Amino acid sequence: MAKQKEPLVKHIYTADPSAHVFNGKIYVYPSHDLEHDGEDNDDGDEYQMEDYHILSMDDVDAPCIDNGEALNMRDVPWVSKQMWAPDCAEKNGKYYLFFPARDKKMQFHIGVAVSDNPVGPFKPEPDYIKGSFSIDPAVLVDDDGSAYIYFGGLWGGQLEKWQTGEFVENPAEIPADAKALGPQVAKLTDDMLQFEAAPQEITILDENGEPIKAGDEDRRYFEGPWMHKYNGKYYLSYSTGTTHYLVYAIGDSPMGPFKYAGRILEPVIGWTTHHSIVEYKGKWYLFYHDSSLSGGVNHRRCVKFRELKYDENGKIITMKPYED
Ligand code: FUB
Repeated sequence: MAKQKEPLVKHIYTADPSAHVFNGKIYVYPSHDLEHDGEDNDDGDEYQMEDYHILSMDDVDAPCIDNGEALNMRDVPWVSKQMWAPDCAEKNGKYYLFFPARDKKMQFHIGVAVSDNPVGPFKPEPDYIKGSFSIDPAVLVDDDGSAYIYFGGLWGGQLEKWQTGEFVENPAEIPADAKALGPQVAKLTDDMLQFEAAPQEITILDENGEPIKAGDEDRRYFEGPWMHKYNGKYYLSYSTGTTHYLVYAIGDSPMGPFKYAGRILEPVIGWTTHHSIVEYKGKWYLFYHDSSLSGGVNHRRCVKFRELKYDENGKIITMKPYED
């Protein structure tokens, strides 16, 4: 087990791992953190990523391969900077890389790039997905072939700025006792390149069926959504940002609502926490990152993974990142 908590790769800094099993192999789609001395602030200016490298493993015990550059921002016409946390989905033998980045007006949107190979190279669409905004796309292709994209992140991720459906540079602060902002969900078109309909906000409910409040920072949504299915239920998991937990909520529909169900991972070294959950050969794994490889520098992170277990009621057993 100790081996699984080593960084997957050490020759580059990686973060925000979206793990998938394609054709029996594990593929990890991370951000590629760069070494620089940019300002560290609440707007995320320190996360200056420019490209993606896809990682792959033949099995959980096999070496992790860096398959080289799969997409660079210089090849994406609408992007100005900050290629943040991506995800990938497969449909009908094609692979779709979804990625957030800032456009020339410094607004985050979500783009898509296509390849015949899970490790790329990926060819980007000329413009971002119409109607997309904010960061951290995660895609679920459901059992019936319908695909759903989840996204959104507070602060640097600009989710607060899109509450009206238009970009508002300085929105009013959300009061602590008001409903927290949820992540967004949209069904994707059959060709995976656009939203089928305008995105909807997801509601996350507490144990009394009331929406989680903005001031409930241990449980409210911050960024990094992930969706997986377990025993027919939809598990929405995410980061609580300021309190640094990975938590989850369970629902009966991919569109929600979801009921808060507990904590997955206690805080890691570094400010951000971002993850994915994937089943491989009958076991479940949590992929996540921390800043241990750089000795704690927030924007020089490394991707790790460990086994995740459920109890008999389908609840995820909470993990401590530095204990077995
Ligand atoms: O990697 C840049 C940003 O940091 C991601 O988009 C967030 O989820 C956080 O991990």
